[in-house]
Parts: sequence; structure tokens; C-alpha cells
Amino acid sequence: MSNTAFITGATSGFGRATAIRMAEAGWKLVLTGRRSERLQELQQQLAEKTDVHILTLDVRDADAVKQAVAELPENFRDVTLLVNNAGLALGTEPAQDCDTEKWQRMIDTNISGLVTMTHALLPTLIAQGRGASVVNIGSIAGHWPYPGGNVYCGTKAFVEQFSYGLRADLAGTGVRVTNLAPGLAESEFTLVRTDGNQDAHDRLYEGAEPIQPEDIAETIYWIASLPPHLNVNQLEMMPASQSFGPFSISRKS
Ligand code: NDP
Ligand code: 8X3
Repeated sequence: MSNTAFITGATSGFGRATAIRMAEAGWKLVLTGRRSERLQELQQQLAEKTDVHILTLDVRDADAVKQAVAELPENFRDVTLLVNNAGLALGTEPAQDCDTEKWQRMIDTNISGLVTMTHALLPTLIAQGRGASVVNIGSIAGHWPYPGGNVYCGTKAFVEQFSYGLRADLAGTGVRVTNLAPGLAESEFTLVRTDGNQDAHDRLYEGAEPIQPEDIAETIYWIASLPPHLNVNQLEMMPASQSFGPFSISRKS
């Protein structure tokens, strides 16, 4: 089997680190994101290691996703790994104060974009068969609610359940499916969530030894490189510094 990875959201964070890790291992890459310049820079950076095809693509644009997959160059059509990584959180307000446009953007990206991309690539992955993989980037937010998580948590719970459903439907095809659910990780995630608030980013990660994008990249590489008779259904990981809190109780005053 050839090794070609299709990674969404490769301009930053987990996606970018995963592209670099897979290139080091000699995988061919299809890299997507909305920021073309970053994709071009990464393509140049990896050129000595492997062949890279870049696609400036908004995963919310279903027609563009289908067209990009249908028109993949011959050399990149044998995709064996789909990393559904593109995603975002917007805002930390309680539900009653949220901007529903932000909610819709999270749903369109984290849910609709992910399922559209998956559907477009399933025939290719099934044709590759045994050893092919889908790694969906879920989150601890899909398992553990927290104030201000509302719709973001909901989208990641969807990613988990969709991953299981997909796995059920793909039984017998040899295509594996994993929900990889990281906890606190340092990337551009918090800047995006807070409209570029550098203080919020710095305060969240300071002294916490958060997960780094390279940690996620190594994990994805491991999942995709496992012998083809093995499937990691679910993998939740946190930095050692992160743990659980008590339930909150609102008392009568
Ligand atoms: P970053 O903000 O660093 O990276 C997000 C990536 O998603 C970027 O490459 C961005 O590319 C891409 N993206 C966002 N929206 C779109 C879109 N509409 N179309 C195409 N690409 C898009 O964050 P992370 O690396 O941390 O996040 C990656 C994934 O990991 C997300 O799904 C996130 O929810 C999840 N996650 C993050 C955690 C964390 O603590 N950081 C923990 C658990 C899960 P561009 O802007 O160029 O389009
Ligand atoms: C990102 C992790 O806990 O900030 O998915 O929602 S969290």
C-alpha cells in the first residue's frame, strides 16, 4: 500500500505538525486550509522530503470539497489516511449570551465540513482497503462539559459518535476509524477562540505544560502506522497537568 495522507487544517497547530511528521516518514501529502501562503510555505519546506499537493479550501464549502477530491492529481489519488483536523471554537460565553452566528460557524466547520470531507474521500479509502485510516480530531470537550463550551462541546461529541457510526458502516472494508480526543493543547486555538486575545492565550497555557502539536502529530503517526489488524477506536489524552474538577452545586442563598 502506498502512503498518502490527506490532512485538513494544515496551516497551523496539529495539522501542520502532522504534515511535518508524516513527511519525515516519507508519506505523500495533500494539505488543505484557507490560508494559501502558509500552505505554499509548508509545501516548500517539505519539498526535499516528499511530494506535497496543496489545496486552498474552506471545508464549509461542500461543492469545493467534492470538486477538490474529484480533481486530485493522479499522483495523489491513492489516499490511505484522512486526518479530519480542521476545526475551531469561537467564544467562551454562556449559551444565553452567545452569538448564534458563531455557533453556526462551529457547526458548519466542525460537523458539516468534517462529514462532507469524509464522504468525498470514502470511495478512495475503501478502494485502498486494509490499512487505510480516518483519524477524526475530537476533543475532551466532547466528553466533559464545561461552562462556555456549549456548542463547541456539542460538535466534538458529534465527532465521537460519527466516528463510531462510521466504523460500524465500514466493517469489513479494512478501513479504520479513530476519534482522537486531546485536552489542553497549545496552538492558535485560543487566539481563534478569543478573537486574537494574546493575554488569554498566554494565561491559559502559562505553567501548564500543555500538549504540543508535535505530541498530537506523533500520536496520529502511530495510529496510522499500526498493523492493519488493529483499530484504535478512541484515544483521549491530556497533559499530565490537567485533571478533573468537582460538579458545581448552585445553593439557595
Ligand atoms: P489551530 O487554530 O492552530 O488550527 C486549526 C486549523 O483548522 C488551521 O489550519 C485552520 O486553517 C483550519 N481551519 C479552521 N477552519 C477551517 C475551515 N473553515 N476550512 C478549512 N480549514 C479550517 O488549532 P488546533 O491545531 O489546536 O486545532 C486543530 C483541531 O484540534 C480542531 O478541530 C480543534 O477543535 C481540535 N482540538 C484542539 C485542542 C486544543 O486545545 N488546541 C484540543 C482538542 C481538540 P485556516 O485558518 O488556514 O483555514
Ligand atoms: C479543545 C479543548 O477543553 O479547550 O478542544 O475545549 S478545550
